[in-house]
Amino acid sequence: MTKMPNNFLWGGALAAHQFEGGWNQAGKGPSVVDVMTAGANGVPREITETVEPDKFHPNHKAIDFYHHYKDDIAMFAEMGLKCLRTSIAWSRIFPTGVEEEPNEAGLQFYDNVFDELLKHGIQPVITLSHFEMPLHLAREYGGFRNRKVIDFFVKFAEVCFNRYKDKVNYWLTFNEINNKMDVYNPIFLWTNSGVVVHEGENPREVMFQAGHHELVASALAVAKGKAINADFQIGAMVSHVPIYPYSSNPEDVMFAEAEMRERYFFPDVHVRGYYPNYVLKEFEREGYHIVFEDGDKEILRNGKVDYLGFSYYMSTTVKSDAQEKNDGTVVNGGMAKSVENPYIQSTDWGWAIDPTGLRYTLNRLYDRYQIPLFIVENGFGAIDTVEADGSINDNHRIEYLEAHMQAVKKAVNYDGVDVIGYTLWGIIDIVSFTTGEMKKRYGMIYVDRDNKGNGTMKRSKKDSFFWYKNIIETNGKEL
Ligand code: BGP
Repeated sequence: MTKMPNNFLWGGALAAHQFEGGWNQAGKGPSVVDVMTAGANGVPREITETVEPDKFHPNHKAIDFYHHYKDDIAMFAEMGLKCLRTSIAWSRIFPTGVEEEPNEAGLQFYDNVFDELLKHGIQPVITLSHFEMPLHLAREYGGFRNRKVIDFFVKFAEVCFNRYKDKVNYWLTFNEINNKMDVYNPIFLWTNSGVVVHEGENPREVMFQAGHHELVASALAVAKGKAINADFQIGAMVSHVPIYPYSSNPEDVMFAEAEMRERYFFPDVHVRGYYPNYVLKEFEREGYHIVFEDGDKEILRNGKVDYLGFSYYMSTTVKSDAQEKNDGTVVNGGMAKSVENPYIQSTDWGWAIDPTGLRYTLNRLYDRYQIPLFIVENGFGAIDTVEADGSINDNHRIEYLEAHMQAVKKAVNYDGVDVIGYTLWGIIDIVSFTTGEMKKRYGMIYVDRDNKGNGTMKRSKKDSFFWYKNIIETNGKEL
């Protein structure tokens, strides 16, 4: 039976704001996500003006990793993780984003976490910006719509690269930089870029301008990082949802292809170092005025990423003559003209379960870019039940993961795709990003905490904990 390649990075993935808690500890400033309330039963999360004490902001305490990190990391080690992907909360290091000097207590916290991981042989894989921009930059500068924010980000990146150069080798610049292409859902532009679209503005034009600044910021950070440690592997991170045509009708095929460009635009620039023609044509056609500065082309060319990280949860299917959904309603990934795929089941949150779509994605991305790929998010969000004896039987999660990991194995061992690793999203239960709830759980470790923030915070192992431990120990031989 075949295994995965030696050194394959089996791991778990998290984001600071969704699990750390300690939102105002040791000098940390509020971030864009700290002013978001929890949604409930389909009601979207609200972005409040500032932190409002009478409202529940679920990320403030999250699962309080801030005070449990030693015990949590010991559990990750017991599972055998080779790496842990997490982020450095930007506002822990620069509380408002504009300080001259970084916050030493914030830096020290990550030293403690990384040392603890390394002590257990777990390699940190670090995202620099996972929806954690200091609130001040969003409120006072308009986030990445303002070019000045590039400098603040690059300074933050440089501080992190210098401080952790001997502890971290794999970096990612912006988490899911492309999810803001869904401009009708305001939480994406807000969390990705610190941007609010005003009355009378064209949201897509605003999105492209902010996106341009982020692409420049990412490229500058890559170049800085490489100058600090030439061995760093610095990647981009995109959300990838493959889009299938509903039928063999050439109109459906062409429509699906055009929608795929919504997924490809950001990685095209990150990997190739220049803008693709289809976007330049759109700017011309739609009359978008996107400000590029002299030198931007060169910056993008000199800041190409080493690898492409991506999240994969689902596929979507489109039909060229379906009724357009551009009102913020999420149907299978929020794509315009999405329809049900008759061959695919969905999760309780309507996310299509499609393991073959992951193999398809790996092949398409590798054919397009020819650089190593890293699956930095994949997982199954579900409601878990604690049995009377304390056990948590999450067989659905195991089935989902097994099928997806088998797809990765085929892509690697049969198709020859170069895959660095696989980090399971939400290895321990955390606050869900889109809903702000705790009931949508991904973890292999259960955390006793509910949607309102009640619970003991006790950690318990789910059945999947033991299953994944065995997969890692045998390096995927049994998949
Ligand atoms: C991605 C984000 C994560 C995350 C995950 C699952 O978009 O990078 O931060 O949480 O999706 O989404 P959710 O938590 O809404 O189920």
